[in-house]
Amino acid sequence: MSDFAADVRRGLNATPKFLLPIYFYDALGSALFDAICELPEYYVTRAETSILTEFAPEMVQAFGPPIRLVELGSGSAKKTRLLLDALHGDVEYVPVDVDSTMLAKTEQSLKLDYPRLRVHSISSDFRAPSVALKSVLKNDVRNIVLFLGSTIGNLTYDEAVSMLRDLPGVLQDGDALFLGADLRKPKSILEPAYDDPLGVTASFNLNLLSRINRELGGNFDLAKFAHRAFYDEQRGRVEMHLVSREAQRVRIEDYEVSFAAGETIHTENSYKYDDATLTRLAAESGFSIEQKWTDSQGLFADVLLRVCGGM
Ligand code: AVJ
Repeated sequence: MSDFAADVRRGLNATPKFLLPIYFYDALGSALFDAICELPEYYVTRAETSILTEFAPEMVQAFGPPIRLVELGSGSAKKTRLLLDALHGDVEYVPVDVDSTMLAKTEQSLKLDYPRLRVHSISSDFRAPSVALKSVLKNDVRNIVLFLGSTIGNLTYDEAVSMLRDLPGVLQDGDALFLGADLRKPKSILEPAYDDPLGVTASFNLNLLSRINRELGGNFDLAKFAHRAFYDEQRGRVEMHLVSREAQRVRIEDYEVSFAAGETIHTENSYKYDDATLTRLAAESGFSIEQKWTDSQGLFADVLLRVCGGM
């Protein structure tokens, strides 16, 4: 059984039901995510892009040469280009992504635009980054591990600590982690960012059910599920759910799942950080914050983390 099949079976048989956000990113899901990034309400990508645009030269200076950029969850690598520009494309780039279609497209277009760039794509999830990265993090050059775009936000605080903690063991002296985190802000900004009037985020969320239909022979009727997103201020996270509009049974492969009217599948958490939590996350993961950059509106932060005790 594929990981996808096994994780779907486990999630839909759990109480409450859940699906893992890594499975949003099939070819259509990645395209829908890129569309989300164009939405006026989804400030996340624009905020980080403005930080990178303004500070890329300073960031690259702080990384220190010579380097290999290793990117967890590279996607279309649009924002990474801002760092590559500041490095004049003369660097080794190792994108790691769960979507192999996206990975191939990204590699091809980067090679066209940056002739001197050496690209080595890795098609993998990065729940245990040391496993995906062991063979690439050689100590011939300085490695900078990029984890941009608030991808870390999909993990609970404890999950984030255990994922990041996995890194210092495979990093060498001088290596660093460059992390992008979305910051806490009012509900009135957060909720429309995850529930846009055009319905792109709803489509992104519902695509998870279409993907189950396509790849696992499910028979979800998408019209019978609704997108819901809300900010839980206490936990500092946006939750996304798919709500069953009525009592129903759905078949997937050889099993059936029943839904009560109003029952939800929890499909994503998107954690929002503040300074104190970010500092604690770094420390508990074996890092310290060397430098921090934010946008003029204080929406988003990019931080450079060094292994504690390292240089
Ligand atoms: C890719 C995890 C950063 O949480 O903002 C966007 C995914 N979900 N809209 C986020 C997402 C709904 C996004 N990350």
